[in-house]
Amino acid sequence: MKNIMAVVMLLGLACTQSQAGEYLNKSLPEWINVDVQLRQRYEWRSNFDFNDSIYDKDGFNLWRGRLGLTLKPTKETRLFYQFQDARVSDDSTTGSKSAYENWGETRQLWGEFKTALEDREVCGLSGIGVRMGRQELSYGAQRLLGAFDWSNAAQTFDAGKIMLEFEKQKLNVDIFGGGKTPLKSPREMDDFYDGSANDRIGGYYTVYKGIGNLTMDQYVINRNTDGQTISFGQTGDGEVEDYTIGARLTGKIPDTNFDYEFEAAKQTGNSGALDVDAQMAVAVLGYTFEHDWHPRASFEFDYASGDHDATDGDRQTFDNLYPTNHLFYGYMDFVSLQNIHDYRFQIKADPMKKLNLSADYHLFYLDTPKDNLYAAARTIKRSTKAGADDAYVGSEIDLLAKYQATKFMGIWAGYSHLFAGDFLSQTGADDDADFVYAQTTFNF
Ligand SMILES: [Ca+2]
Ligand SMILES: [Ca+2]
Ligand SMILES: [Ca+2]
Repeated sequence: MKNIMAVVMLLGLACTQSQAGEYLNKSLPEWINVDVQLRQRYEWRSNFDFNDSIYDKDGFNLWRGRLGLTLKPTKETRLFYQFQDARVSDDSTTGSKSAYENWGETRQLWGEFKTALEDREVCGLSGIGVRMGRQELSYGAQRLLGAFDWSNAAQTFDAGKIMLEFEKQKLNVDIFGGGKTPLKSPREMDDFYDGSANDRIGGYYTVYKGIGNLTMDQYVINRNTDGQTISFGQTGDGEVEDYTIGARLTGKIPDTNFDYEFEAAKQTGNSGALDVDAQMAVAVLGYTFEHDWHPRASFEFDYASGDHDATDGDRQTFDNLYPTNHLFYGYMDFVSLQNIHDYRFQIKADPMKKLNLSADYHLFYLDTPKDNLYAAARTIKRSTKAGADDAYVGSEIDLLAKYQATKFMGIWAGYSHLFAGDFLSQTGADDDADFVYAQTTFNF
C-alpha cells in the first residue's frame, strides 16, 4: 500500500512538474535548458540462485531522480551538469543492493567546445570538438561501451574526447580516454578523476555513412585495470590490459523489409600472467511486415569466446568491457558477451500507437563448459567445475509491454522465466528462476 501511495504521489508530482518543466524552459533564456527524469521500478526476483531449497524470493523498489542543466553561452560551447539520486526501498531479503544506490551524486559534468572549420578545412576535416569531464561514453549498439541506463546507478567515465567530423566524406571519428567513474558507497562522493575505480580506457571509434544506407563502424578500445584484478576463465584473476579491435555494419537490404547488423572484434593483450587471445561476433537479421502493427521478427546470434584450456598460457575469455548488456542477452541479466553462444528469437509489434509488445526466446550455450557462466555485470554467475562437459545453460523467455501513456510518462511491464539447463545441473543447483517488473518513467 505504501508503494502504491508513493507511486501516486510521484505521478501527481510529475504531472505538475511536467507542465512546470515545459513552462520553465519556455520562460528561461534560450541558452539555458532544464531537463528532469524520474524513474521508479519495482522488481520481483525469485530463485536467481537457481536453488529451490534456498529461499531467495525478493521484491524491492528502485528510485531514480535526475536533474539536468545545459548552458549554451555561445554557439560553440556547451556546459552540462546532471545530478542523480538513486535509491532502493522495501529491500526485504537477500543480498546487498548497494550497486543500485548512489545518493545525491554529480552523475555528469562536462564542458564542450565544438566548431565548424568552414573555409579553414584541412584534409577534409570540417569540424572539431572537445568534451572534457564526467560523461557517458556510448558507441555502436552499446555492446562494448554504453551508458547502462537500465541500471539504477548507471555508468559514466571521467574522461576526455576529441570529436572529428569529415562532412564530405560522411565520416566521424571520436578519440577518447579516461577512467570509469568510481561508484563509492551511496553516502560517499564519487570524486572526479581520482582513479579509484582502477579501470581506464582509451581508444577511437569511427562511423562512416558514405555507402547507401550502410553504417560502418570501426574501433580500437584499450582497457587497463592496473591495481584491480578481474576474474576470468579457469585460471583466475589478474590485472587486465587488453586491446579490442572491431568493426560493425548495420543497414537494410535495398527494396526489401530486411534489416541487419553485424559486429565482430578481436582481443589481444595481457591478463595477469596470461596472453589474451579472444574474440566476439554478433549477427542480427530482422524482417518488418507490412501491417498497421509494424510487426518485426528477428533472429540474433551472439558469440564470445571462452577459455577452453587452463594450461595453454592464454586467456580465451572475451572481455565484455563496459556494455549495456541488458539490451541483448536476456532481461534477467544472467548472461554477458563472455564465453557464450546466445540464439535469440524476437517478435515485436505495436498493436496501438503508444503500445509496444515484444516476446523474446533465448537459447544459451557456453562457448566452452570449461569456463564460467558470466552474468550481465561480467561477474561469475556460475563457476565451472572440473568434469563439466555440457555447454547448455538453459533457455529464457522474456515478455515486455511498453506503453507511452503521455508525452512525459512511459510505463513498462515485464515477465521473464529461465529454464535451467544441463551446465547448471552439472555444476550445482538447477532450478528455474522468475522475474517480474514494472517501471514508470517521467521525462520532461
Ligand atoms: Ca532459491
Ligand atoms: Ca557516491
Ligand atoms: Ca587458456
